[in-house]
Amino acid sequence: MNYQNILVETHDHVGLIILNRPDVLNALSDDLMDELGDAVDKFEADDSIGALVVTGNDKAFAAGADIKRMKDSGYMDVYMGNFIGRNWERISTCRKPVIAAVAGYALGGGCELAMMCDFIIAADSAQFGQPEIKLGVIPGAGGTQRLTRFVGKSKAMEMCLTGRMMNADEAERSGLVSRIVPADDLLEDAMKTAKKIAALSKPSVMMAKTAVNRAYETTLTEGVRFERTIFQSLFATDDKNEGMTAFIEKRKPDWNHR
Ligand code: DAK
Repeated sequence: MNYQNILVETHDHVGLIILNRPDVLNALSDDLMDELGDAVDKFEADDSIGALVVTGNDKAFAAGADIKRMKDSGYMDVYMGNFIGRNWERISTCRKPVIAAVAGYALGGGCELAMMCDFIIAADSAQFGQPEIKLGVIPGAGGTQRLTRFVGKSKAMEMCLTGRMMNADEAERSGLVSRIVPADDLLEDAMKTAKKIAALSKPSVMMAKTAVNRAYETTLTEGVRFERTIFQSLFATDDKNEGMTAFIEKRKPDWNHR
């Protein structure tokens, strides 16, 4: 696929996807989401890639779904065309870790896209919001659900009902983002973090991701049982033996990802 709306790079086992519609603050079009899905497919299939970073530019991660393209759509257009449902969730099903590096606006579908990633590193300029209510609609790509799980009912409700934005400080305090870094350091920091993950044993990284995600989908008892089973299964891997032997021999592990 020839990308018109994203840029894709590879750095030291990390796949970098840059949303690239700067004239419209990276508004998320169907084409962009198709390209993003394609890039995720390729990075996921590439054995040399251990983690992904998704980012935008200084002004916007993404200011939401493309309002100009949605404006003339009617119910049957979006229902029969499976608008957004068709290609929006791909990033949330990626088996490799995905970091969102967010500077500037992450609004509507942009905030939802960031929340579909495994964690968000925010620039001090980041602003998060679900302003769909001001357009006469509501979030449609998980905003009412994921935001509520991240920041709790009161803040999520206020944001979804008023469209109020949350700045980086509030987002960190509320648990929406893992860390805040100066805007100038955002990409470097996110890439460094992704490279750190990509240098680890892939099976344990993928299973850790699966286990943490399970916390959102089941009861504590079930989640702890699931974690134990996964933990025990890692004792069947070469990398568990290598990791523990390397620690005792005071050297770096040489993973074979098996
Ligand atoms: N769509 C299209 N164009 C956009 C855009 C958007 N979401 N956001 C900004 N732009 C365009 C502006 O129209 C402007 O274009 P020109 O006028 O230059 O042609 C350009 O980007 C620069 O924007 P501004 O001039 O407005 O820049 P400012 O700095 O003054 O303001 C802003 C920045 C982010 C506060 C403002 O642009 C803004 O309020 N943007 C809209 C934010 C918004 O409402 N986002 C939510 C969109 S609705 C679904 C799943 C998901 C969704 C829907 C359905 N299903 C599963 C069914 C998602 C919906 C949404 O995200």
